[in-house]
Amino acid sequence: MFDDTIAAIATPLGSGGLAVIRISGPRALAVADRAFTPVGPHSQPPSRAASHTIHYGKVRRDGKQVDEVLCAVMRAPRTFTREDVVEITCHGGVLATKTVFDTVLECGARPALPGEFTQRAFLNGRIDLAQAEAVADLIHARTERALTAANEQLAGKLSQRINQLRDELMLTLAHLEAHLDFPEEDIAPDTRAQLENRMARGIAFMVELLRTAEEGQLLRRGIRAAIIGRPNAGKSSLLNQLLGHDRAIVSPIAGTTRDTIEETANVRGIPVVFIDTAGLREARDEIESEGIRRSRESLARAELILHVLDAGEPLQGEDEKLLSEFADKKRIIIRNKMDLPVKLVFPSEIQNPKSENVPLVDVSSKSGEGIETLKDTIKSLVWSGGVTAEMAQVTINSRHQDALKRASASLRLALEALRADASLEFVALDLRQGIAAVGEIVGKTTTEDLLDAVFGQFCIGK
Ligand SMILES: Nc1nc2c(ncn2[C@@H]2O[C@H](COP(=O)(O)OP(=O)(O)OP(=O)(O)O)[C@@H](O)[C@H]2O)c(=O)[nH]1
Ligand SMILES: [Mg+2]
Repeated sequence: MFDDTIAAIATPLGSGGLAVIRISGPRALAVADRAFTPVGPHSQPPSRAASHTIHYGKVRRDGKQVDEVLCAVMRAPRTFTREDVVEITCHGGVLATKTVFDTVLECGARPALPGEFTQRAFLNGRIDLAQAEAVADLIHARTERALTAANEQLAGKLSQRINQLRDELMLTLAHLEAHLDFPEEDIAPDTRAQLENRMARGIAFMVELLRTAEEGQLLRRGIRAAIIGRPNAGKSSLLNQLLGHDRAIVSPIAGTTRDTIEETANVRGIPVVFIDTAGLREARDEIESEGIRRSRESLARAELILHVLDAGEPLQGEDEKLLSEFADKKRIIIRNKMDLPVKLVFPSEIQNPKSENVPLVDVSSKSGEGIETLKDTIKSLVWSGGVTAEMAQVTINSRHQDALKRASASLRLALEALRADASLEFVALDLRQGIAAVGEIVGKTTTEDLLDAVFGQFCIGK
């Protein structure tokens, strides 16, 4: 338990109807007593209020009223942090919120660090580390699918599996250690087989879990998809169709888009950042040349290329150059303006999808025809699937991935050593390392650096 009391503005700063100031710690009730004056016969000072009740009153500073508020009192241990928690709901203006917050600080709380409330919830044993990360995922979720995944993780779906795995490995280690105590006795063949089986099962389980990493990253980070093509191919029109609103300027003048435009859309549950770029060609002036430079820069960071071609015109040298330039990238070739008489003929390697395996989609960015097919194609291209039903509700993040990779490497070493009849000391050593790495995921094994890295990504007030 901690001996200081922290406070933060838990809502985004701006002009809103309401804002919430959150206080947690052993002196939360005392701090709130000083900041808050109950009004009316049913309101109580926080220290006298029953747990999980709300009270109407005023926040005063230097004898003057600062705001009219509601004060929610939640006593330990049935709170997010397992400490005494008070939440003051005040008016949402920047100045009102800031003044109430400052008053709370003057009354004895200190400003919370990013993620400090969640960190306390973790250190006080209310949630494990994977669940704490799920809180951040939940806040940052941009699609329903990502939200569901975050909720599953918060409910402990990943933690259960990790704990099960860790328990199995601990049991195996206990077995080994029992033998270490009697080095003169040989390990019985069927015991050995049992130990080998357990480790092999552990490795297989980790491989399954690791398969969910790609989906996890997709849901958390989304992907960047750059829309490219020569001027006037219809890139901006396509962007507008994909977003469902008129974001970019469209015109028959080649070279309309000069700056890169980025906007996120939900494509079949995946957050996709679409980047509309300046048509790639020899620049005619300084502005266009800067636009093209920026386009190239964001192209380098894009995970997916949407190459737009104008179906109403024959293939041109510029198109061919781009086709070969992005041959090594994950890409979709889009034949746009399919509402016009088709004059575009592809080089044979693209016409034959078997030889090149580049998905080809026909659309009209004018009528919207083909856009749904394009969305399906984007999804199937980035969402590899291959996750078993058993792992369906699990999506690990890159920290879990790293820990699991180290854990499975250690376990493989342990298994090899056991099979090679090496000293059981060595087997146990590798196994212990593997268990420690698995434990990092749920926070059974932690270091200060690890905690800083996890909670440093949070926003203040969470
Ligand atoms: N008929 C038809 N016209 C289209 C279609 N898509 C775009 N256009 C027209 O093509 C012209 C160029 O469209 P833009 O979306 O501005 O093309 P762009 O590739 O962004 O062009 P730059 O920004 O100049 O590189 C406009 O006049 C559009 O109305 C389509 O599917 N069918
Ligand atoms: Mg454009």
